Amino acid sequence: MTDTPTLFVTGGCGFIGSAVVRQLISETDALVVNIDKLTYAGHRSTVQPVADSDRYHFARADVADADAMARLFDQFAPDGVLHLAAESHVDRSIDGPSDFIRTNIVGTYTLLEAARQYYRTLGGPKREGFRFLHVSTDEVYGTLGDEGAFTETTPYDPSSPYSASKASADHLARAWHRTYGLPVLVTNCSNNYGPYQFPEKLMPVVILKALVGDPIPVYGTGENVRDWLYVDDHARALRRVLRRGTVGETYNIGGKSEKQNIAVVRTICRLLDERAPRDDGTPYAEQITFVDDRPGHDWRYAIDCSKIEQDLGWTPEETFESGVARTVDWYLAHREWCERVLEDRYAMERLGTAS
Ligand code: NAD
Ligand code: TDX
Repeated sequence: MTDTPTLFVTGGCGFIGSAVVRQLISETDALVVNIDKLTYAGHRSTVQPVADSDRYHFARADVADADAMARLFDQFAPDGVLHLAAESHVDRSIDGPSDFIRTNIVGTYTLLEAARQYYRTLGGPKREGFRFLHVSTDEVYGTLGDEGAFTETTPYDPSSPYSASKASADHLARAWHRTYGLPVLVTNCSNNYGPYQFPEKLMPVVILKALVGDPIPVYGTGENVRDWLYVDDHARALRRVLRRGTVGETYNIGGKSEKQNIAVVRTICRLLDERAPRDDGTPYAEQITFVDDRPGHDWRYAIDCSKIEQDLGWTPEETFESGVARTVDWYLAHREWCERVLEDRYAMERLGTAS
């Protein structure tokens, strides 16, 4: 790939995609084409810091729209694709799986096919350099007990409609490599956190519920474990895999930061106590409320990321402590952004009870 590649980022107005777009524009000379349908989870404000760059182009399109995808490949002749567009929230997949099947499975298939037709037309260095990076999740591996960690060879065993749809997409991506020779790479990453995460995921939910004085909902016993990775570390990992990864390989990406949910919630409450104390000075932790568990709630995720560390020299830079503090500060400074993205879309009610 050249030093000035044209790169497609699908889902570039979402949480992780926008971090990728912001990095690519500010830290490289790539021309970035952000392809996003702008669902409830996609907002152009997430890329506003780089949107004026003449190397940034936005295309509002659905990855499941074959004609639109073909036109974009034709128009921009990309050197690589970072495919992040997806329905991403487990609780929503429990309430309504259909968008997850459509976008995550059919959308990935449609994009792979458009990439394959385009790749067939390429020759020389452009063909040799072309890469398709499919971005996925550790949730495809299912749940762990108290010991062990997912490796790249852990069998797939997804629990939720979301993770099952991502597992399907991963299989399609690998099949397009093995069958058609499309230069595909797959990454499976743990829970991300950081700025611009839509306030339906754990960290922003805790911050915003705390600040308005509402109960802070903790599912089940709060002892479920997730491995937390700061979003900019994930974006750097994706850039590294795209540039240096071996075609056909899978790379697990994790934060080496396993925490019980209740510990995450208590950490955020403590940070808020310092930074935005309640009027009466009592601790935010008093708002913690244990609620019915998520159906099919995976107990524990942990990632063994030694392959990407050893083969590609990537390692997470942000510690959990510094990352959470930065995240809390960001949300405190961007309450208006939260109100704007939530408006008419989500009233922060409990989702995913399958009731
Ligand atoms: P997100 O929900 O914040 O953003 C998804 C983006 O995709 C939005 O901008 C949305 O408008 C867009 N989109 C949805 N359907 C589309 C369609 N049909 N066509 C075009 N655009 C569409 O998601 P995220 O948290 O940034 O996750 C990005 C990717 O990373 C997903 O593939 C997800 O499975 C994966 N992932 C997420 C995490 C995490 O912790 N958030 C961890 C591992 C992997
Ligand atoms: O209000 C809440 N209370 C609570 O206890 C919410 C929203 C979540 N939880 C729990 C459920 C999980 O154990 O916190 C943990 C994290 O929940 P989410 O933020 O919904 O993330 P998770 O279900 O772990 O999935 C995330 O990481 C993997 C992303 O949403 C996925 O897109 C990614 O693939």
